[in-house]
Amino acid sequence: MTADCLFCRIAAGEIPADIVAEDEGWVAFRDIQPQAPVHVLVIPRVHVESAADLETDSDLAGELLRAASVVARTEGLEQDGFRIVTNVGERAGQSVMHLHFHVLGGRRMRWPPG
Ligand code: DGP
Repeated sequence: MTADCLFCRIAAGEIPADIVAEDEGWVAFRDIQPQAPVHVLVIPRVHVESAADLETDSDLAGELLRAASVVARTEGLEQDGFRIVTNVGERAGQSVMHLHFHVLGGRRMRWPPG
């Protein structure tokens, strides 16, 4: 855990969040600024800065993607479709430097993203 990391503190239970699912290695909770009717963040409990660091950890990559798809199913998004996205670096829109996958659904998605 990194003491000054917001998502580490959410994973540790120090900062409250609307948790929808969790497991040994990850936590899923609702985004505080939802961009869709369903907007859940899936984060690893260990501090990893971004998906750029997954190059050396395919187990964690797989576990988090599996978690994202479990969340999508339990949130009822399977039929209508959903989006899993992760921003890497400030220029790509990453504002919290702890790896997170956004799971978005409940509305039609546009492409390309802004
Ligand atoms: P990104 O911009 O890709 O780094 O996404 C970070 C997301 O985290 C953003 O959609 C808003 C969300 N967020 C920021 N602070 C909090 C918080 O304290 N609680 C929750 N639940 N979500 C947060």
